[in-house]
Amino acid sequence: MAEGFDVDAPTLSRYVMQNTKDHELTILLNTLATSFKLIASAVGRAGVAQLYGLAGEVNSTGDDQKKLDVMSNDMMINALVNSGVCSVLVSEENEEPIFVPVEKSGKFCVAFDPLDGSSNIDCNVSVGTIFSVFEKKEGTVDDLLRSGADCICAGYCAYSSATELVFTFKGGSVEGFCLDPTIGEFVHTRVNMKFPADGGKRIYSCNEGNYIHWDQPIKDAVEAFKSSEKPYSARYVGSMVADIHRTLLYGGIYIYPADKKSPKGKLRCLYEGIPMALIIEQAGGIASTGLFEGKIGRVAELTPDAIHCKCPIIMGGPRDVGVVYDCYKKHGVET
Ligand code: P6P
Repeated sequence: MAEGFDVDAPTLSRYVMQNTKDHELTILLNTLATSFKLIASAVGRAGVAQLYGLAGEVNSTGDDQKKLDVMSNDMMINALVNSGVCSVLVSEENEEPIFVPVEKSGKFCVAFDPLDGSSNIDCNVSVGTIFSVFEKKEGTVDDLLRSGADCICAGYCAYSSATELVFTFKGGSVEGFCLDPTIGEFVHTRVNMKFPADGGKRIYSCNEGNYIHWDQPIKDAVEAFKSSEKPYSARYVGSMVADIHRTLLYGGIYIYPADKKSPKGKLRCLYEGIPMALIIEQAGGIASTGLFEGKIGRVAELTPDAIHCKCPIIMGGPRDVGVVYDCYKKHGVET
């Protein structure tokens, strides 16, 4: 390392080329990285370029679309459609799937939330992009209605004090890359990320505004964290990428359960639940649905029945997820 300069920068492109012989997958990751650079630039200049505020439309979730939602979505779609390696795209911002023209299509299907947490953008809170990648089968939307078992790559990009990409290949390690703005490249900064083996910091992360809607075991579990002899801190950003990134790095538990208000949970299965579940599990954590459709299962095993379907999520390590499971057991639920 020359003074402040790395003459052998471990870039994302180098990592991908060293870890896959699939050149189309390399093209896809570079395309995604370019999208994230564009989004990071727009998010970083939002205040100066008057990009705050509403775009005047509503998205598939029924959320008011922010100007940056529309821009980020356009950036992702244009880059992926023109990459030559995608066939079907699903975006949180689009009610219907996007089918790539046959002359530009390739073997991947990508689901993404281009700017997750964007309701926070106007007050400068961290936001992010979340994505999951599947191999094309028929070139129809069914190619994306598959469980995490068929997901070949998943990850997120956090736009915050740093722009940080965290992703994993199917069955692989979880790796982190920070954008170095001086060279415009994502550089490998976190190798083989692991969820803290002892559970990490005692942090519980949930929207307690939903407390009255929760089922009793979830209420009991959050009360257990509050009254623990070893005190827990409450941390909730309300931007999934920020909350999950902190949970992955520091430990603790993130809970967005199915409840009376959201019987299937609130978060989207295909481009929030499944990708985050693969990241957490492949880093050694647990990604549970909690009690959902009569049983307690893994988020990664859920098969979406529609591109915008929802799922509950309880993510953490054995120490804290075990507290939730003990509460379910006390209410006669098999865990
Ligand atoms: P609530 C943002 O809208 C989002 O999809 C996630 O980024 C975030 O974790 C969650 O919803 C916040 O939901 O109900 O707590 O506002």
